Amino acid sequence: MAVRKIVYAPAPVLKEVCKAVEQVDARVQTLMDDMLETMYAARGIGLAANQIGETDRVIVVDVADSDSEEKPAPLLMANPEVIWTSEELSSYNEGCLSLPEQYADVERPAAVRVRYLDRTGTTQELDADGLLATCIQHEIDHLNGVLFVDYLSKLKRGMVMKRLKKVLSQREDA
Ligand code: GNR
Ligand code: NI
Repeated sequence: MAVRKIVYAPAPVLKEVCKAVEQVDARVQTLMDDMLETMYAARGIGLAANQIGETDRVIVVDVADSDSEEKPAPLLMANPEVIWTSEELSSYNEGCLSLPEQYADVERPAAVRVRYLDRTGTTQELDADGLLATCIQHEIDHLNGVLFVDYLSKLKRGMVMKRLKKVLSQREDA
């Protein structure tokens, strides 16, 4: 496994619509493993393939609290699709590894059912609520070229992107 470099906004790859995985083969499994290692190294709770520059419809998620006794609970998903959403909405203060140090409240369905292929290529369905539901929707948005700031007004988005530019210019690795 390998920790890969995370791509920061406004990189064009973050606006791309990623391509469906045809088969969960060794290449896709390695991509999933690298994404999980990259996500843990960056202390994130989710990661989409285009955040490391790959355009396959693959996401990884783990919302278990690594600072407590909680055991890791990684989810590796190819071709994730939301097949049901609750009418109830919930708001979270979202962040994104591709927009470091930037946060904004985003309203989304409070619960979702998602269908996906797991690491063995088997179709799975999962019911999610709370932070897991938010995170899965945030990751699927990435695969469609959508960032959480796209839900903000043009004015607010402009302010976030300006602050981000400053943060990245002050980083060694940017
Ligand atoms: O680490 C992350 N935290 C987070 C917090 C609230 C809502 C969504 C997220 S996902 C984010 C990691 C990331 O950028 N995934 O694409
Ligand atoms: Ni993100």
